Amino acid sequence: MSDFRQDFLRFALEQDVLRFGEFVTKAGRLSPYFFNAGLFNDGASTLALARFYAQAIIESGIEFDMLFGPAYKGIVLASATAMMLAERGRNVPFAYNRKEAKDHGEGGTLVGAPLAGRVLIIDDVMSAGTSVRESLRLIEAAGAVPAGVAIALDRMEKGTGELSAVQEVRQQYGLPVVPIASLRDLLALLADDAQFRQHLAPVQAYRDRYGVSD
Ligand code: OMP
Repeated sequence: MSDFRQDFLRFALEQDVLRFGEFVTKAGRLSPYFFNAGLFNDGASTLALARFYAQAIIESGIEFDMLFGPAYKGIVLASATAMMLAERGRNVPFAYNRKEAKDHGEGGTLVGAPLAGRVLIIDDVMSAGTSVRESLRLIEAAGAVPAGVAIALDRMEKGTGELSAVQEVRQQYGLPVVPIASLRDLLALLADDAQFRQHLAPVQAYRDRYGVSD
């Protein structure tokens, strides 16, 4: 496992963003772990999170002209990542949407830079891929081109069929998906570290039941 993925998961554990226990996911599955990106809720942790996104994006070599953050969590993620990319010498515009269209003032659902060129979506977790599909629709409706999706965690779970949401986006739309870390990285960490090894069996069992192989 590349070091920064391991570092990212440890950081998420420290921040209590990544937790073990019993959680019901959006798809109604009883999961032994949950990643709540909303708990990166202060300046220092958001700065560190943005550094991980920027690193994963730069390392992937993905080509893009701007960022798009779907409401609500993606708004902070896209703006923080844009700041970090600028600090690393790559200044790109960013945009985000409102969940409800505004009928006065500037109007519409899009805020920020006009959606144009190759747009990289920044989101938190992909499970069934609902949020990503909505972003793709907005980008295409604006006449821009989706460049890919950067996420914090790929849970590597089956959607309605045999593929995970990440695999579906890769296959159906031909788009790269860049996770900072995936369930595979988490399992490696749990196997490596005596402090967390008690969680390995339940997480592995969950993967056997709902996961995809790669
Ligand atoms: P999709 O939009 O269907 O891909 O689901 C992503 C959403 O799942 C996230 O935006 C969260 O609401 C939720 N989620 C997490 O944030 N963390 C998890 O570990 C698991 C889920 C989930 O419910 O599957």
